[in-house]
Amino acid sequence: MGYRFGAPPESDLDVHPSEDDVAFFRENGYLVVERLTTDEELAWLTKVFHAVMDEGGRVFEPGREQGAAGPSQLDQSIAPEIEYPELLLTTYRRNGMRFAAALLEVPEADLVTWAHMIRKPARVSRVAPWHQDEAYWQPELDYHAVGAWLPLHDVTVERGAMQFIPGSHRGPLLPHEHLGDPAGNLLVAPEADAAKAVPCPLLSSTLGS
Ligand SMILES: O=C(O)CCC(=O)C(=O)O
Repeated sequence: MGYRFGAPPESDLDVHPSEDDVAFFRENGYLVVERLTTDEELAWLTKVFHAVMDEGGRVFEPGREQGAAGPSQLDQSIAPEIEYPELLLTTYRRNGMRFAAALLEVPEADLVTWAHMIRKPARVSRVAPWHQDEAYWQPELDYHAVGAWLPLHDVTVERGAMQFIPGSHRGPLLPHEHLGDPAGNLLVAPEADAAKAVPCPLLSSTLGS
């Protein structure tokens, strides 16, 4: 199979979760992992990301009102690996799968994955509202899932770092409602207690290399 971007840069970076990582995840429902891939692969991923966002036909903007004018504010692509299967060969995915298997306590061979890219423009734009991913899931399926969120540049809180409410994964699924046009399928949980949120900025100056 021909890959438009070729294979990702080779790397033998192998990252393993510690017992403390697994215990922290079980307690809190999230985990900050300092490094799952190399700087070279981040640069490669950035090129693929721009191709997906700028040229791809598989990009949508959740929550957008029908007929709304102006530039898109929260572009997303689900499963860009359909168009760019080289994304399945990354060090990020290899290490992410190892973490996911350990955190979910399932054999790695049992995991299925899909990618999800999000572009948050560098201007005042829509933030992803408070939600539980379970609200998006199909109720007839029994999910056991974890997401691995990888920024392509340093993220401060202002630049869209992820924030989590520790322990909320052990509570119930909160009521969710649509934000904007229901056809846009953007959900918000008004009862989420954002005062308890822990922001997780990721800055290369403080990360292991
Ligand atoms: O990147 C974000 O702001 C939100 C990501 C997210 O919540 C998700 O993918 O479920």
